[in-house]
Amino acid sequence: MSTMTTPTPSASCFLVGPVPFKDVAGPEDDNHITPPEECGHIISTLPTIAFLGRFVHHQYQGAWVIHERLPGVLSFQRSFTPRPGDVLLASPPKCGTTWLKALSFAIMARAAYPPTAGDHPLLRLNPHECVPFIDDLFSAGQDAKLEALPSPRLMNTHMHHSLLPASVAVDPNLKVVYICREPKDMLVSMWHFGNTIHPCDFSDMFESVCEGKSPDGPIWDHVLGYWRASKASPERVLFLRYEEMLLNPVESVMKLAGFLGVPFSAVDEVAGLPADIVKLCSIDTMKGLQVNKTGASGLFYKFQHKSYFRKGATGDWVNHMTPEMAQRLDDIFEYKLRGSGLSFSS
Ligand code: PAP
Repeated sequence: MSTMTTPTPSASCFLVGPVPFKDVAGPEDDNHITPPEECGHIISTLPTIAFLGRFVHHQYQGAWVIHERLPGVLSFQRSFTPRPGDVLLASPPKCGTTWLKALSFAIMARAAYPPTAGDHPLLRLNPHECVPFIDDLFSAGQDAKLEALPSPRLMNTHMHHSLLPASVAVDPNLKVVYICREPKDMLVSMWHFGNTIHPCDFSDMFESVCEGKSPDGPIWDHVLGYWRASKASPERVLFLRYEEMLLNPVESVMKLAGFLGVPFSAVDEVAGLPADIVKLCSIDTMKGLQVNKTGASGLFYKFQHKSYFRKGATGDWVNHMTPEMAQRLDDIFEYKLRGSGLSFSS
């Protein structure tokens, strides 16, 4: 971390970046979950599965969405009004969402909260408390909390690109940052995370992902939707890969800042501001914070904050899959992504 004094923010930086969601919205209101009405009829007509024999999912417009969050998708499609400056972080589950939330918040809010400040919000709040998860908010009928946020709003979703309403998918004033991850590592991460609420056999989760019947699956369609959108509108959709970010975190932070319209100045760079943000948001820093050691959050499921920070590394799949399993998943993704220009093969 830099020991120099915090440099003057770049001229292009927002005077006020996003504010921590929890500071505006208050504590999570899981006593007042009022799913939007008139969804029941639509949901009752959809194909339904019980993922791992327990978590009911519906197939809606090609995507498998967990029962609790489907009302949110419908409500979001119907009533979300983008505002200039909105930033939507999108990802399949377990692909680096928590990290991307922390980095984006730290980048965009750096004028108000320099990354080395002792009172930085990320030192007292989990990244999921700083950046709202709209799938849950809309499902709980608490989307008014989004309206209460000052601009620029920073939020996240696990929705497929095909589920985004046209107002979001083509709005020139709304930016989307997508992060994906090597599928075998994603699956391993999903299994460990899932085990914190419902222990299951790795092979059962493996089969579900291979069949495309996993949370927010099929994952290949999830990735392809945003990949194509990023190719069609690179100024609106930034496509990031977890592995590349781990390899080059400082360059990734600078790329992200540039895309978000708040690039670092030469002074910022010399002062080590991008590196300070990388350090603040690193898994080691995050893991060591009291809020992430002991806290829990989530409207429909209370997830321990510590379960969001496990290894934060690449290649852990070798400890969980046979070579045959790995080959099978690789083959499925290669087949599904063929011709797209995107590949997870090394
Ligand atoms: P979510 O979809 O439930 O929000 P998400 O944050 O996308 O989860 O994924 C969690 C993964 O990101 C974990 O990977 P692992 O299980 O393979 O270890 C977690 O460790 C990793 N992760 C979380 N924070 C960071 C970070 N600051 N740097 C790098 N990786 C991180």
